[in-house]
Amino acid sequence: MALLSFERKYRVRGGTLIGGDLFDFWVGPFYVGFFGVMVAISAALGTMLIFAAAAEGPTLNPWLIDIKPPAIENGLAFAPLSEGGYWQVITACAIVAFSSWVLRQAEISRKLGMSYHIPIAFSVAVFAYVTLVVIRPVLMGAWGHGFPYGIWSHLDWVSNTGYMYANFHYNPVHMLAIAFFFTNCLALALHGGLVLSAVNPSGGTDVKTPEYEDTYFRDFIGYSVGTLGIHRVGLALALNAGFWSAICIVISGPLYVGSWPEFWDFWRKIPIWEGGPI
Ligand code: 07D
Ligand code: 07D
Ligand code: U10
Repeated sequence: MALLSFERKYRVRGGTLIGGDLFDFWVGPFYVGFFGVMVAISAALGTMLIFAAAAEGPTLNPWLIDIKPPAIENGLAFAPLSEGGYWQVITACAIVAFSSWVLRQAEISRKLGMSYHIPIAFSVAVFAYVTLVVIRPVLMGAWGHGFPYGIWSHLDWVSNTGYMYANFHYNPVHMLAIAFFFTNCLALALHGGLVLSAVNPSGGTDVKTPEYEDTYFRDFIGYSVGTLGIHRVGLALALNAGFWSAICIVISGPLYVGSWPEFWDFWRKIPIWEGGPI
């Protein structure tokens, strides 16, 4: 069915989570809904507050804008706007916008009679963000532990925070998250490569069926996870990458202080080889 005739059939009212018929309409290609309005308001407000904070100086250069959280000494209190208050309100707007985006995805899934895989997936990204700017700062007792909003300054935060634990690469959960990110990339390259080689083969040859795709991997590595299975693998890899990222940073500070390389000292102290050559 062509996309336009499908849209005519599907673009009907109903299935909203909240708001009934009130915002149950489309603007151009975009579905609006109650949560679309929430996104529009909170994202617009958050963006305007970024500009308002940036307008206080010292620069409006988009690369150099740096909206800092309150100082650590401020603890978990509200701060004056120019001393981290902007960061606090922008964070609140971002959380409302991202959560509404999840719920808008869920509403679209409902309207189409589909499952909720996409909103579940995006909520893992939102969880990672909330971990960085709410959960970890609250556990550590100060909003000042959140990351600053700036293209370069947030990189400084990642680097500085990493070095506070001597060498962040020795964080075992960071290792796990990185292994998931790398595997995710490998899986997407294999999947994109396999599908294109089957359905877009070189000139003059026939498009191949899924049996060919299965057979390719049986010949190659002795096993095929299957054409549905690879999408499950992909989603699981991606969600684990984001989830373990959140865990690796939330344990750094609230659960583990000091240097991550020293964490591995337990290995030397295991009784069976303690005092041995290792
Ligand atoms: C391609 C989908 C499109 C999204 C894009 C991002 C903004 C920000 C804001 C001027 C894959 C749009 C950007 C709306 C403008 C202002 C105030 C997604 C795609 C194109 N980072 N990060 C980037 C964010 C964190 C890190 C780039 C956001 C953590 C490192 C972009 C968040 C840590 C590097 C960006 C966030 C961290 C980057 C490209 C939120 C650990 C880079 C992003 C809300 C996760 C890279 C200069 C991209 C870079 C980069 C945005 C959080 C680390 C500016 C919105 C604190 C090490 N980050 N980031 O392609 O080039 O994402 O930086 O949590 O090297 Mg970051
Ligand atoms: C938080 C983004 C959420 C985004 C949302 C959407 C908009 C709208 C609009 C486009 C989580 C935003 C949308 C704004 C845009 C339009 C229209 C994603 C988030 C909700 N590290 N490290 C990670 C690697 C080192 C350090 C994660 C690699 C050093 C710290 C990942 C290397 C030191 C933290 C990772 C490496 C260090 C991390 C990031 C290599 C520094 C974190 C991915 C090869 C000296 C962060 C939750 C992520 C984390 C994190 C990878 C090196 C420090 C696993 C590959 C050794 C302090 N690092 N790292 O989390 O866990 O995405 O955050 O060297 O805080 Mg690391
Ligand atoms: C996949 C797939 C698959 C496909 C696919 C895809 C995965 C097998 C069938 C999809 C994949 C791709 C297309 C590949 C490329 C994608 C990426 C690389 C991912 C990254 C994507 C991007 C970088 C693009 C991001 C773009 C976005 C998010 C669009 C931006 C949109 C907006 C800003 C509008 C958002 C809409 C909202 C908020 C709701 C509706 C609102 C409006 C239309 C605005 C107007 C608002 C109203 C009418 C409401 C009233 C508002 C008010 C009152 C507020 C006013 C307040 C003020 C203060 C002003 O597997 O199959 O193929 O294709």
